[in-house]
Amino acid sequence: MNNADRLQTVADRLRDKRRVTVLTGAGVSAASGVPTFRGPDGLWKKQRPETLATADAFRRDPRVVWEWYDWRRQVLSTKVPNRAHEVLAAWSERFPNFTLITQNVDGLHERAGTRNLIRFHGSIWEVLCWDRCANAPGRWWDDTVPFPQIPPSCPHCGGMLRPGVVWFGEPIDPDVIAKSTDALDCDVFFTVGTSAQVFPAAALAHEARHRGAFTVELNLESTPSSNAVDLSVQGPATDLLQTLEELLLGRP
Ligand code: BV8
Repeated sequence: MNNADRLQTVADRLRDKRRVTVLTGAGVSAASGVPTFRGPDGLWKKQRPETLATADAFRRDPRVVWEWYDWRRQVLSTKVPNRAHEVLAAWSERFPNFTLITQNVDGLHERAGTRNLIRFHGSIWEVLCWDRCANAPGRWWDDTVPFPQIPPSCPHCGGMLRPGVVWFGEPIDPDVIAKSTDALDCDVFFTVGTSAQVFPAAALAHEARHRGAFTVELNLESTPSSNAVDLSVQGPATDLLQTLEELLLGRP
């Protein structure tokens, strides 16, 4: 089956459905110029995850970790949502029961106006007090770019702030897990632009299929999920989602 037939099959499955859930990864933001993690020019090619994206790394050297996040925030502040974000935002308005679970921390789904978004790994635009001081809220939005001081200080206690993301070895927020699990009871589940290597996010497609969803992977290359979903379509997320949107809207 070629891509055109595969996408026609997906569109036929999607049409008139009510419950649609989408999991996204860094590949959805690639067309916006946001570096992915494991691609040829990926972020993890230059650094090792355990040296930057763990609480131990932060404990050891908060300055190095914050320099990486402050640099990523500066890069992201110049990027805008792409057509993949826009189509998914349109679907979030159109399908009666739509959930978008994103592993991305870049804030681009939010800026595209996506409804019912679940941030599985938190947000690079949120911060929290490293000491969880009593006067500070759990977490809050801070889009200062660049931070005048690295590491940035907690305005409530003068201690250090940490990025509002989930690091390796840290648990996913239980409320996020609960909402994401509920969303797996759906008619169609998409996994888009993710290498399906980070857990527990990578297990969501398998669980959705187990619960009876028609599962679809849209990705530039095959992944460990490719043989576990009902239909895998390879190509750029912007092109595949644009074609699906045209098929759904009945445009030639
Ligand atoms: C936890 C921080 C437990 C934020 C990130 C089994 C079960 C549970 C845990 C584990 C397990 N096995 C191993 C673990 C541990 C670990 C893990 O999964 N390790 C992996 C590496 C094996 N998981 C954890 O530690 C998680 N925590 O389980 O805690 C626990 C329980 C109780 C108490 C204590 C602990 C936490 C995981 C979160 C880690 N944080 N980042 C940040 O700085 O960004 S992960 C990081 O990878 C990013 O957040 C990103 O979201 C995530 C996934 O990457 P992708 O989005 O998939 O990006 P990638 O570059 O890999 O792939 C891009 C894809 O797009 C490619 O396939 C490419 O082909 C494609 N593409 C490129 N361009 C395009 C495209 N596709 C379409 N169009 C294009 N144009």
